[in-house]
Amino acid sequence: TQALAAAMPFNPTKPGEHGFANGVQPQQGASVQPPSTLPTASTLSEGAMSEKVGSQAIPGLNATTEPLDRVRVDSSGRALTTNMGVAIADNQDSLKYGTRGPVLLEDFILREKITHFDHERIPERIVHARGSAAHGFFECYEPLRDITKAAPFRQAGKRTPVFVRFSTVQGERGSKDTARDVRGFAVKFYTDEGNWDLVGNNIPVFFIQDAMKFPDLVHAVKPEPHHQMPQAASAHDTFWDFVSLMPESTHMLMWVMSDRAIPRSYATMQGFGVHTFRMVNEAGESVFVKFHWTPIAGTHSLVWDEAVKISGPDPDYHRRDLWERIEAGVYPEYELGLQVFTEEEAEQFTFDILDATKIIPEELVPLRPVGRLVLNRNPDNFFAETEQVAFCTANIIPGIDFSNDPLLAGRIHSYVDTQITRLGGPNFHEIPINAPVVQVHNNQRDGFHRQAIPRGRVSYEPNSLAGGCPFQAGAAQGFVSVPARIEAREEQGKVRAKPEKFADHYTQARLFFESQTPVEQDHIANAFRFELSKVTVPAIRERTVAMLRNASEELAKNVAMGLGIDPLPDPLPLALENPPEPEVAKSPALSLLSRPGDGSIAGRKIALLVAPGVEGESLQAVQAALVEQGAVARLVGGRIGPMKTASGEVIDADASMENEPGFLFDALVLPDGEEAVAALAQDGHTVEFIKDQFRHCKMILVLGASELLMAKAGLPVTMDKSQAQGRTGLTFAAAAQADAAVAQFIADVAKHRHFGREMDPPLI
Ligand code: HDE
Repeated sequence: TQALAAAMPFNPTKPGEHGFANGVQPQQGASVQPPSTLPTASTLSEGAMSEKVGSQAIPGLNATTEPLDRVRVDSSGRALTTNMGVAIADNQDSLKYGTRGPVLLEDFILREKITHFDHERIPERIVHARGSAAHGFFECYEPLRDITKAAPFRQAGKRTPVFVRFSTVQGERGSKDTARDVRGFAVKFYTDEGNWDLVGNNIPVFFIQDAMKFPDLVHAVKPEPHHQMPQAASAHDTFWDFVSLMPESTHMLMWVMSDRAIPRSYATMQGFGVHTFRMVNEAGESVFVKFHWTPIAGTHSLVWDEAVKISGPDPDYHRRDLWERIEAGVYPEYELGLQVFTEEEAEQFTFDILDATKIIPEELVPLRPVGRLVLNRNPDNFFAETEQVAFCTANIIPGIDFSNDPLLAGRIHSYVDTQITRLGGPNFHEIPINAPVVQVHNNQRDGFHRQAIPRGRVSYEPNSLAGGCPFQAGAAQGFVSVPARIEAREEQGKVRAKPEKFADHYTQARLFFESQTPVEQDHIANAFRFELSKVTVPAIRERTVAMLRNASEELAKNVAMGLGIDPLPDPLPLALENPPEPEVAKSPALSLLSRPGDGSIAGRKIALLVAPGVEGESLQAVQAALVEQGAVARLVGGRIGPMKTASGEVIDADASMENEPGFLFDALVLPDGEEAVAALAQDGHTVEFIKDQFRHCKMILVLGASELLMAKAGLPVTMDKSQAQGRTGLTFAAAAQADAAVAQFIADVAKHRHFGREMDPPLI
C-alpha cells in the first residue's frame, strides 16, 4: 500500500507539508532543545524571526499566493516569541515567587498569552456559519467583449485567482456537513480591476422574493428560540409554519426537498448566482445574465438515510472530502455558463426576471459556457482565511452590474453591515484574504485595526495639496452604473407592493417536480414526509399539503399518505387565478441525474474489506486499478494494522469497520479467501457494512468466496447471479476474473448509484 500511496498524485503546490519533504516529525520545541542549539542573540537579531516563507505555488496558477506571502508565517526552526517579538525562554511555567509561591502579576508572558486566548473567538455568521473553502483560479475560454468588459473575461486563457467558500445555511459553525439544507457557493474573484464576489447558492431560486422577509425566514428556520433546537435541520414547526404561510416559497421547497440539499461532495454540486445580474460592454450596452456553475464530476448526491448516518462518525464529511480531493490533486472543477438575454426578451417571459423564486429554463435561454473554475489549493489557516473571508454582493467590478431584484437590493446592504460586527470594525477589507490584489487608494481613514499607513496630510478630494490625488478615474476606467430605465409607473409613486407576475407561486414549482425522474420524485416526496413528520402541529402539516396541491396533486397525495392525512385538505387559495401558460412544461436539465459528469471515478472513496488470510493478489490488483483511476481505495479491516494474506504477504489495513463505517464509502469490494471471509462473517460490522452499501444503492464487487457474506447480510439477489449481473450494480466474479470484473465495477461506480435497487420502506 505504501507503493500505492506513493503512486497517488498529491498536491504539487504543497510539497513541504505532510512529511513529504521535511520529515514526519515536527521540529522540537525550543524548551526541550538542549541549550546549545537554542537560537543565539545574533540569529534572532538578524530579523530571522519575522521572516515570512515564500509560496510554493506553481507560478501563474494562483496569483493570490503572492499578496498573501506578506503575512504567511512559518515557524519551523524559529524560537517562540511574544507578540512583541521577544524570545520566550520557558513556555511551561508561570513566573512565581519560589516554586510553591504565588504567581506574579508582572508575568507579562503569561498575561499576554491568556488574554489573547480569551479573545480567540469571533461571532459566527448569522447564516452560512458552517463552511469550508479553497483557493483556485477561474480561466476564461474566450473573450466576452461583445457582452462585458469585466476583467476575468477579457482574453482566452486568462486566469483570475479565486477563493471559494461552500457552506450550509442553518447550522452553527460546528454543525454537521450533511444536513438537509441549501449550500452556499460563494466565489471571490481577485481580478486586476478589483474584487468581484459572486455570492451564490447550489439552488438557483430562493424562499422569498423581497429582502423584507429575510429576517423572518431565518428566524423561522434557525433552532427555535426557547430551547435552541434543532441544530442543522429544517424539520421543525417554526420553519414549516412560516413557509406554509408564504406560498412564494413553494418552488424553493421543491428544490430543498430534492437530493440537491444533500450533495455527495462540494465537487459534485452546481452553483448559481440566483439573481438576474447585468453585464456591460465597453460601449456601455448591457444585457441580463444568470450565472451557473456546473461541476465537471457531475451532480451527485447522498441518500437521506446515508446523510443521517454520516453525520455521526464524520460531521466534517464535506470539509474532509474537499480537503482530501485537493491534497490528492483531484481538483474540484466547475464550468461557468451564462444565460444571456436582453431586456426586451425579458419583458416577453411569462415570469419576472426580478423574482428570485423563478428560474429561466435552459430550454428557453440556453447556457453559454464561458470558462472554468479549478480549486487547487487548500487554505493554510482555517481562521485567517475561511473564517475571516467576507463575501459581499456589493463587490462588483466594471462590466458587471445589478438588476432591480428586491432580494438582491437587501443583500447589497446586508453583507458589509453584518461583517462590520463580525470582523470588528470597518477595516476588514484589509484582512489579507479580503484585500484585493490591486492597490487601494482613497480617503477613508482610521477605525479599529487600521493596517494601511496613508502618507501625507491630505485625506479629502478635491485637493490641491496632494496634486489632486487620488483622483477620480472617469467613466473610461472607473465603475459606471448602467443608466437603466426605471420602470416604475408614474401613477404608482412610492409603493410597498410586488409586480403582478410575482404572484404566480406554483407554475415553476410544478415545472421542477415534473422535470424530475421518478426516483427523484420519490425522494422529494419522502423528504417532505420526513420533515413534516417532525412537525408537531397537525394544522401546519395540513397547510403544507394544501399548498403542494397547487403544484402537484400527485406529490400532495404521496406526502399526505405518508403522514396519514386523509382526506386531502382543500388547496390553498391562489394569489393569481389564471397564470399564463409557461414557455416550458418540462425541463430535463433540472434533473440531477441529467448531469452524470465526465465518467471519472477520481475522488470516490472505495472500501476493500480485508481480514487475515485474504486472497491478496486479486485484491491488490483491484486496488491498483481503482487507484489508477484516481479513486481513494482503502483497505478496511476488523482492525487497523498489518495482516497476512493467504500467501503470507503482509498488507496494511489503514481503516477499520469501526472507525470508518460502510456508509462513508461510495462503493465496496468484498475479497476472496475462505479464511478471511470466515473471519469477516464473524464480525457484526461486516453485515452492517454490506447492508448499508446495498440500501444506499452503491456498487459492490463480490470476489470469490465472499458471496457468503452477501448471503449472510440477507441480500435477496445474491443467489440469482444471472439476474443480478449488470442489473443491480452488483458484480460477482471469481478471483481469477477480477481484472475483467473491475472494469465493469469502475463503469458502475462512475454512475454513482443504482437506484433500481431502492425500495421504500427499505427491504434491507
Ligand atoms: Fe446571504 N447572507 N442573504 N444569501 N449568503 C450572508 O453575510 C442575506 C441570500 C449567501 O461563505 C450573510 O457575511 C440577505 C441568497 C452565501 O461567507 C448575511 C438575503 C443567496 C453566504 C446575508 C440573503 C445568499 C451568505 C451572513 C436576502 C444566494 C455565505 C454572514 C435578501 C444567492 C458567504 C455574511 C460566506 C451570507 C444576508 C439571501 C448566499 C447576513 C439579507 C438569495 C453563500 O449578510
